[in-house]
Amino acid sequence: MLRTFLYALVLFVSGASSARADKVIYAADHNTGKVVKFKEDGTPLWEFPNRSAHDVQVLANGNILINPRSVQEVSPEKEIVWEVGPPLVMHAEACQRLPSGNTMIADNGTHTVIDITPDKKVVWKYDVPGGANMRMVRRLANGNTLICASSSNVVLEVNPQKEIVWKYELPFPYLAERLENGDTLISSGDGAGQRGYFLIQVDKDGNTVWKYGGEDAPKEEQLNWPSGFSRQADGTIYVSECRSALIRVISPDRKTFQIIKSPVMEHAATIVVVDEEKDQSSSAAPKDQTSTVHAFDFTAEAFSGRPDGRPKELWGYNGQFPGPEIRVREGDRIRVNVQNRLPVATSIHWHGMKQKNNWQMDGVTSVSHAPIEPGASFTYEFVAEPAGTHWYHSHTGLQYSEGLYGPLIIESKTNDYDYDREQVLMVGDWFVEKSDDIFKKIKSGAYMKAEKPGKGSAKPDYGDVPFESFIFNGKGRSPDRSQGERNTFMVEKGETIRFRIINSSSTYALKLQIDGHPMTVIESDGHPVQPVTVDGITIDIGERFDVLVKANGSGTHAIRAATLGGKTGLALLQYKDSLVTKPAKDVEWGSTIAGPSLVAPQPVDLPATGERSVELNFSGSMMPYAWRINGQEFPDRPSVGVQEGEHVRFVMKNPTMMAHPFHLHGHYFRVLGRPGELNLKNPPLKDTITVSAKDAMVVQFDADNPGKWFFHCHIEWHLGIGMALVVQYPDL
Ligand SMILES: [Cu+2]
Repeated sequence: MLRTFLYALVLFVSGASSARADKVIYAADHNTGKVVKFKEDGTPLWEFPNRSAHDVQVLANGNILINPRSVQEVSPEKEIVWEVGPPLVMHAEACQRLPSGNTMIADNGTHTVIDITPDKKVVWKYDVPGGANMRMVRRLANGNTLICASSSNVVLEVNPQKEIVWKYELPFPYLAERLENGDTLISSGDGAGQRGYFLIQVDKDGNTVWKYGGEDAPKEEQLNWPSGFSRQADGTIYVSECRSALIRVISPDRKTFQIIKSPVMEHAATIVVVDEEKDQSSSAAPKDQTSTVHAFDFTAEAFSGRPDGRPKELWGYNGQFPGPEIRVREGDRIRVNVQNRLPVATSIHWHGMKQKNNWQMDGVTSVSHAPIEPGASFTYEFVAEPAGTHWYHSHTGLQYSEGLYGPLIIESKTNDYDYDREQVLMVGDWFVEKSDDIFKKIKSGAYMKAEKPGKGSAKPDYGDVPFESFIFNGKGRSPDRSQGERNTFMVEKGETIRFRIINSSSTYALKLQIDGHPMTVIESDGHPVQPVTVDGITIDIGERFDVLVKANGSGTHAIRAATLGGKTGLALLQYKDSLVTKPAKDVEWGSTIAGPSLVAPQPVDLPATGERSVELNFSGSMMPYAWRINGQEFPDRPSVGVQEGEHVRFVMKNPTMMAHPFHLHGHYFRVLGRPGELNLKNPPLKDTITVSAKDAMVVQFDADNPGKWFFHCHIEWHLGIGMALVVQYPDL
């Protein structure tokens, strides 16, 4: 053992510091109160003075997040670009910026852990049991929160419902990290005497997998107060021994170690170790050329809920409905590990993602990949593009309307619009019965008269299932209004809000308006449109509209959703200082705009020749229940073959009495409009468009993404019966 020690030391001293990439180290120093940055050989690179730096995180944008009692985001130029302190945060001891842009803070002044938005709204708050002081908080990929309740000598894992789902007791845990295999690595920062400090890896059941230091360890492996550590992808662990003012580098096989010292490090608490070439704050490369991987753990499972007040067994992700918001920057990579704990096979489609050369990650069961069987897992990985408002949902059977969906927000690299804050609004219909039971009823003819004006009427049919309720971000009132509550969105007078609106229905297109608040439509399906100010929008299933709303009123207003047949559901827009909690009644519906009427912001250069035209004729019947394209139903139908480089036109003719929202995977199409009245000048770019009853619609797309891609009606029941086809490139 002694020989190993000497060898390692020699290795380091001779400068041949192994085959690892060159690293830079950020350390929060308790003695000097500075955050310092230095090379592995100890050369100082950068420092930021403050009173009592304790935690440090290097952000994807190159800034540094630290907490000298308040929490500060500091640029490499040492500007404080964001800060939160008293009265919200009294004594921050640890902090973490999440991929969503929110920040987790462990506040030892109030003994709470909070999750706050960039505009400092607390979205989650946890009172630490016993008022324990903390040294660390980390939100895990599974949505739970890992907390070192240090003065209580315990590490806690707490779920979003604030239940403790895992704990491990040891003397004064300083830092804890959840490893990929589910184990937890913890530093014990207050051992009983000099031979008591240790670093330990424990499994889910609390069994010791590995231990370094502590009473039983040989002399050269004694740790002198291991406060922070930084684990590298190859398994190397950097441990800061704050009382020795050194960093110990433990090899991936954990058999040898090296020692790093720097003249600027006196008492390193938390450290971060990053590859030198990836250290953006010292790199000359433009910051937007680096892409970050954001990893998420999703568990698809059953749990109970009452979205519109009525109890129902939901199927959803991580016990949340709607599912967790995924919010990352354009060009970053998204990695989602899906564990299937449902009784049936599942999959997730990332609605709106281009999935360039990545069709196997598109999530349509048996088209993109094999179903994820019960008990199995699958990892999706894809580039977050294009920017905009998107969503994810199960694409297996009739599952998404059980609750298997959530928002997928890709933030633009360029700040394109002027607004103060954002609000995602997932609005959709809700039914209390299981989808499979609804589907059986539809097929049996039980809903022949559902939302249908009747034979001979000139009006279209609005839905195959009798309307029950609308839910806004998973919340609404029951059909008889006796249960559930309206979702209330608070606003401040003077602010401009970007609403990211997603229709997550199974059955109904809807009109949406915020009474007394005109909205300016700026994007649809992740692409800019020529801004248009209207009273409301008509949004079909799967479509997204981004609108800007100026809060320049007072009181409380209805956010009103209605089927095109006039059945309504409300949420509320309430001004912060308002004492009125009820909206005005009987407000008139104003002007609305729908997808086919949007136009692109600039003239479009459409290829005039070379397009392949494919005629798609819809038909349907209620008894037997059938919805068809060219008389055929998926999967018993041929694919539509396309060649890379072609400009493909789909001419959809819909003589039926229902509108059908059609969604194309892997491509965006130009919405040209009715045959004979084509808009070839400035057609908008979208991925979902409604084809109205007794109407027709032409779309055109560039065949630029080889793969097998679904094209289908997004009404759950129409898709379920086979109103779908596969767009297929050769040799796949
Ligand atoms: Cu349809």
